[in-house]
Amino acid sequence: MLTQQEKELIAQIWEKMIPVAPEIGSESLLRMMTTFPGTKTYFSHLDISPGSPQMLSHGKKIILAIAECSKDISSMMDTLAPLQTLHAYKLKIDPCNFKLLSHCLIVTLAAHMGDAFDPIVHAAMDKFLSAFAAVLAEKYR
Ligand code: ZNH
Repeated sequence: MLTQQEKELIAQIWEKMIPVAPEIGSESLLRMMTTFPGTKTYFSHLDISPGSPQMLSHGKKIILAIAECSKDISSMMDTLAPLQTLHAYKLKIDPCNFKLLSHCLIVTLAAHMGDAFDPIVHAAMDKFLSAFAAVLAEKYR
């Protein structure tokens, strides 16, 4: 699991992403849908053209949910309970997709953070997003 230091680092980074949540979120979604086209099937009811209002607003929701969770990583199981249920039972998202989006979030963060996205940050973010994706996938078992 993440060390106390890593938890603080992760919380700081996501707090900085809140003001740019629509941009970061929509870029991550666009990367996911472009690189893994199968993921587009879940969004057939939305306008998924790059920079569309729906991409920006959905991207923002995702980033805000992650930022909220990053404030208290130890309580992730509780914070994410409503999203677990939504994704498993209502949206019926194949859980393998969480890893794909996590990967695209990492690439997007790296592109935006430049040198600040050093190996320490990379490793901590990978641990955090892997844990996050595992919790979201929990309800499927
Ligand atoms: Zn998801 C929705 C988050 C992943 C698909 N999402 C959603 C929301 C949120 C989220 C917050 C909103 C809710 C409400 O509104 O209430 N997600 C999230 C996160 C993640 C995710 C955080 C990770 C990281 N998802 C995902 C994936 C997919 C999805 C991977 C696929 C592929 N989601 C989805 C959908 C929806 C959602 C489809 C719905 C949309 C609309 O609008 O309709």
